[in-house]
Amino acid sequence: MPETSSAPTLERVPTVDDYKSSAKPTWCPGCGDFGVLNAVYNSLKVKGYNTEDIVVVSGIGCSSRFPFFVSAYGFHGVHGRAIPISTGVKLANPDLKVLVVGGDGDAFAIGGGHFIHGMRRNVDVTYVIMDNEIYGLTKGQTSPTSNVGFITKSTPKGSVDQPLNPLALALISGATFVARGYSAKPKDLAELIVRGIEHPGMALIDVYSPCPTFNEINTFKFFRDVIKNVPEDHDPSDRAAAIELAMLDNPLYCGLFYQTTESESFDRRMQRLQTKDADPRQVLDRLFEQFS
Ligand SMILES: Cc1ncc(C[n+]2csc(CCOP(=O)(O)OP(=O)(O)O)c2C)c(N)n1
Ligand code: SF4
Ligand SMILES: [Mg+2]
Repeated sequence: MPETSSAPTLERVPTVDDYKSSAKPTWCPGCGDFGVLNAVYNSLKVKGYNTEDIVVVSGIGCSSRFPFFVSAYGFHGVHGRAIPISTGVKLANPDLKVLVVGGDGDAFAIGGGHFIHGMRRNVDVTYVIMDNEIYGLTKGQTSPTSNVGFITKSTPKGSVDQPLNPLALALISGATFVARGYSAKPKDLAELIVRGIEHPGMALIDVYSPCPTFNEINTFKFFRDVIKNVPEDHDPSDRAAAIELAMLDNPLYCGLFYQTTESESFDRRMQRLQTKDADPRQVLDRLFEQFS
């Protein structure tokens, strides 16, 4: 799979420690986000990028503290704005490897509009969502992925809203790489993240990452019984089949649902257009054509 930029790699064999910062994660013991962090360290080790060529962008939430724990450039942004910030970073320097991280509230509530347009715009960044189906940082409110009947401080009689389906939403919005991971399977997740990084466009990986402190329903025990790998005969170029798999509640499939390399990434397109505009002869020719 061609990569859209060729960031130089470390000159020696990389280790996971190369990508760990000196800040220790402040998450609660047992938080699913630890598994996601490990998977990210391992995926960066596989790619072997120099830490100064990586940027980790997040919004606000427990999961959005992520940039502090990675030895790379980081941007802990504004709630729901990780996609626009990462778009700016990638357009400013397309050679950077940009990882976007955050929670389900950040991605689908306040950031819901950006999510849809991010998917169809297809900027070459990798978006890892730690989906715990709750707002963790603000101490446990219902999120857009919480199920009907979910009782929290914000819905004491149970949520009355249908949950949003992140993968199906991404697929109908024009996403070019759609996958689901599980934080208790960090090896599989690391492989998915590597594939996402190598995808020449926006790669969405929605990860079930339980919050044992505030979500007593979607626990590791709950997922153990329903998580399965995407069927081996699933064709990831078949978008309709991917939507069908994404809509299932049981099993909850993990793995690559959909990938296409047919649409050019936004940053590539912009680079191509800018190069064209930057040629003064062509600009002049076009002006003369306009006035002749
Ligand atoms: C503009 C704005 N609105 C609301 C908040 C309060 N707030 C902070 S984090 C958060 C939700 C976090 O949930 P999620 O994104 O799922 O992350 P998690 O903590 O679960 O990892 C909210 C509502 C805020 N910081 N900024
Ligand atoms: S509140 Fe939940 S999501 Fe936040 S750190 Fe604790 S376990 Fe993780
Ligand atoms: Mg959350």
